[in-house]
Amino acid sequence: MSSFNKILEASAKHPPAEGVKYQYGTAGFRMKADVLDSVVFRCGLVASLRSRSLGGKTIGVMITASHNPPVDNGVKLVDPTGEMLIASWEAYATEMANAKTDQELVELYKALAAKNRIDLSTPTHVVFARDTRASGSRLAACLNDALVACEAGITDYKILTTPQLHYIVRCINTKGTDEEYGEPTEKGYYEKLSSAFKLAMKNKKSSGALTVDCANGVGGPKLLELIKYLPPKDESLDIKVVNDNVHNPDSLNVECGADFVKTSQRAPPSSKAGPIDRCCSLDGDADRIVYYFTDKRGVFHLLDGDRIAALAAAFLADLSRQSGLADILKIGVVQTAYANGASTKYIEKDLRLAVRCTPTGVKYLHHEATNFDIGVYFEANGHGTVIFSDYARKNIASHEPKSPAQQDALEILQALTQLINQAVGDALSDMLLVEVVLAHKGWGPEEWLGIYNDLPNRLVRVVVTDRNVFVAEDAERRLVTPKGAQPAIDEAVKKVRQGRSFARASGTEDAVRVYAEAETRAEADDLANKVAAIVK
Ligand code: NG1
Ligand code: ZN
Repeated sequence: MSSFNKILEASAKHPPAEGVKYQYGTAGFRMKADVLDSVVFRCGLVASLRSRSLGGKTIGVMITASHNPPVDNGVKLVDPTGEMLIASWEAYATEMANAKTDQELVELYKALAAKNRIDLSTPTHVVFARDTRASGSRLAACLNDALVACEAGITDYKILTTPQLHYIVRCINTKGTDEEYGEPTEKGYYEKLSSAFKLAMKNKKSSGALTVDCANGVGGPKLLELIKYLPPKDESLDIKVVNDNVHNPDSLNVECGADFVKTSQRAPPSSKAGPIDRCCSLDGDADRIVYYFTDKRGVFHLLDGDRIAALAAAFLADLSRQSGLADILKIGVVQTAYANGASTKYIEKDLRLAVRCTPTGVKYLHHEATNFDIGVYFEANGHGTVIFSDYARKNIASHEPKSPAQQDALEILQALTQLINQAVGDALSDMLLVEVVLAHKGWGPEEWLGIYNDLPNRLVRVVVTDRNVFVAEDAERRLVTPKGAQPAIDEAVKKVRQGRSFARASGTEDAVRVYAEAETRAEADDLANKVAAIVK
């Protein structure tokens, strides 16, 4: 049977749901799991084409819906560097997902191959994994059917965190090159992180335990595994794992996890942490993390992605100075418009580092961060990482320290280039990074909170008739259309102290999001309501 006929036959077993329009969004396809079979199947075809278009490089497919409810699922593709799929191919994935018939699908498959001059006999390799959702194994089987039909090389990594799959894709594609990233196995991931963590800690011991809420998702079992590779808790870092129940998939992200904590601005109700206890929460696929604590008066404090970026940037700037590399390494921070204005001010004025703003979506932040030698990027919601340019990596690796103090700082910097996931934001790697910084500074969460005072802010979700009329510019900080909206927002902003506000169409939900910040809580709330009324 020809490979086209095999695809036709296999596709017939995975018909699309009727009347559903699919779109590859900021985080891939994401919706109710029961309408995703055909989409995941078709993503298999796209992944094999993408792999063949790059001469057989390995492509990843991750089945997850991150912080969404348990009934949802999703699928996203990973490019050979371990970064997210490039935008032009997102459009191909959307076209394939929306093909009405099996025949139309095969015609599209042929057309894409022709358009991109893909030789369909090129060997191909697709690796995939899933989070702990109940629908994951069914969807993985749909994906496998597609890969078999188009004669792809397949490796099923079963259950992994999203960043672990990105790590593996990067390892496979760099194996045997100068850029070799690590062993392409789950064990290789733990070994790389744990040995870098040991080197970066330099025998420092963290003060008090860290409680990690794993959102009852894949981060739980994976963190427990990672702990086995870390130094004994009484010598280094004591991690208490909570909300790691993956046997009841219905509990995933429910009243716990990074998104719950960030959105509701409180600890998971199940939390047993005491005053000043350092806590953090991962999201459902462990690519996002936020820290928090409750002070002695019982007031909850969030240490979000902006704080992680500020802490990491400050530490990296110190290390590059102390190691004698400050003159040659350009360090910068990339944020979105959702970053609290106080964090931007702290990074620019106190740390004297460059800050850039990009549209929402980590692929934009990641891309912008590549313009620095050390690019720190985080979304306020806790998704981000630090990337080192080739130039930075080479200089950090080969620099000759001129004193024991320089040597000390250099060794920590060298370890951080190994500890921090270079492919994508990674909650487990980010957590170890934060722990290294806090241990070296001798800080608890209060000192970290004290680096700046957040401006009171409010995020409002506004349901509109058609979000597509909301076209933004200037890294989504200003609306071009509807006409008249931006001048009205400017007027409202002028009336409050330290006011800043913007409205933009969500890339993941059918709504417009309004963000406002100001000197006081009352002014921030009032500004958010006024701007929401303008866009409604
Ligand atoms: P949208 O729905 O486009 O605002 C949300 C988050 C992003 C990002 C994406 C992908 C906010 C305000 N927006 O995007 O930061 O994480 O989801 O998951 O948190
Ligand atoms: Zn996630």
